Amino acid sequence: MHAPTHHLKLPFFTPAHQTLAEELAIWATQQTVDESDDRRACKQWVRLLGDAGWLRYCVPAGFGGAMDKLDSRALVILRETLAFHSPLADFAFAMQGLGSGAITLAGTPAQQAAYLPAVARGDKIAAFALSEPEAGSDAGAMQTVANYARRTGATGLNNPKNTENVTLNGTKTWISNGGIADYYCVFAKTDPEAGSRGITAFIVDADAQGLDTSEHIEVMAPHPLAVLKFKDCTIPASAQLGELNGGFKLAMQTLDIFRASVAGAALGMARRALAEAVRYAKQRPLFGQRLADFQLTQAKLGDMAALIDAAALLTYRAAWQRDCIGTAPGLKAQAYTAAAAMAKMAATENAQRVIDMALQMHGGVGVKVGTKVESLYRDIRSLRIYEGATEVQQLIIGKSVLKG
Ligand code: COS
Repeated sequence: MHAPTHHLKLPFFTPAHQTLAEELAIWATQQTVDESDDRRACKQWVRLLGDAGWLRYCVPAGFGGAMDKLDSRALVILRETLAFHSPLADFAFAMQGLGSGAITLAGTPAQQAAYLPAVARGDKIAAFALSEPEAGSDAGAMQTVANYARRTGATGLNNPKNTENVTLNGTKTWISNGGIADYYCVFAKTDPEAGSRGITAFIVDADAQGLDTSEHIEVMAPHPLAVLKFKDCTIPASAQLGELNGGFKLAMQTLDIFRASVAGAALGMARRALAEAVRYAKQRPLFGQRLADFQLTQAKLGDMAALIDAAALLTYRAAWQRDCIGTAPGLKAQAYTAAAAMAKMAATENAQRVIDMALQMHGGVGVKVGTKVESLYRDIRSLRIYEGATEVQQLIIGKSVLKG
């Protein structure tokens, strides 16, 4: 089934965005990946997406990327189109972006050169490690600590024994790509008394001593997910990402970019559910006519289409707004955070309703394992939770409303 692209005629998009979506929609229908083993499948999707050049949209042009800067509209379109075909393909794509976003925003030139081109080629699998068992929505409450230590016992400027190391201790959980990633962007307390102003980001390679990623978490829509345990995990001080104690803002800025793209993924899943519902309703005989001939069915399809369009407009507005800050008059950077939160909240919540309606329309077939609407029903659920649950988006929007 071919993902729809007619909505790309909206004024939010340029002809380049339309071409991107049309080419990707054709490419996606030509890929077949056995997704029975989520880890193997995810690695295969990264390989395919890298070889075809799609991952180049996850990094800026200076480091092997497709566009000068991370383009929110391209990210939204890519995720929407991939999620229409395969939520796991979308996941593989999205994590390359989220797991490298902080390096794009705050990495040193050496860090950017070491990681970003490899992410864009699909040679390195990326991950973002923020959440902890006691710090999900309240990300600032994290307990993982990072301690700096200067090694002694040797002299000479270039002697590696003199370099400052950082030791990490703690546990991260719900880490997407955990266990298959080549590196993790890890957020840890460097000044535990300072709350969210005492957090710093680090790039931790998967083979770092003292890092255990072996605990896989099984979820209702299988994808690579793990617990990360840091036990005296020592990394070089050069792995610090961004400013000392600037990690919380860096995490929020990274999430800001990708929240609108989560909305894109939800849109893709909702559009697929609507397409499945239409196809089924047109061929399913019932009481002497087709399911599609009932006004009850038409009313549901009307609701579904309106929910999708409402979410789409918020999503495309948020992406357009971020891309055009500084060029379109009157756009303010602060307003984008709330716009992205609205898009994420509306698109994921609406998609859940649309998919539920599509499943209901399928009757018993809808709950049969292996039916597309059945897997979409499981796939959509976590999008209302990850990268800021709906309740977190409500808080962000509410604070912004109060600030006026
Ligand atoms: N961009 C830049 N800075 C931001 C920001 C943003 N989007 N959001 C907050 N900040 C800054 C604030 O300006 C504030 O800075 P100062 O210390 O200089 O005043 C600081 O960060 C703390 O902000 P705030 O007080 O709003 O933080 P809270 O602890 O109240 O947390 C929420 C705010 C709930 C929004 C945040 O914890 C959050 O997003 N949680 C969800 C985390 C998440 O998405 N987890 C999933 C991980 S990936 S699956």
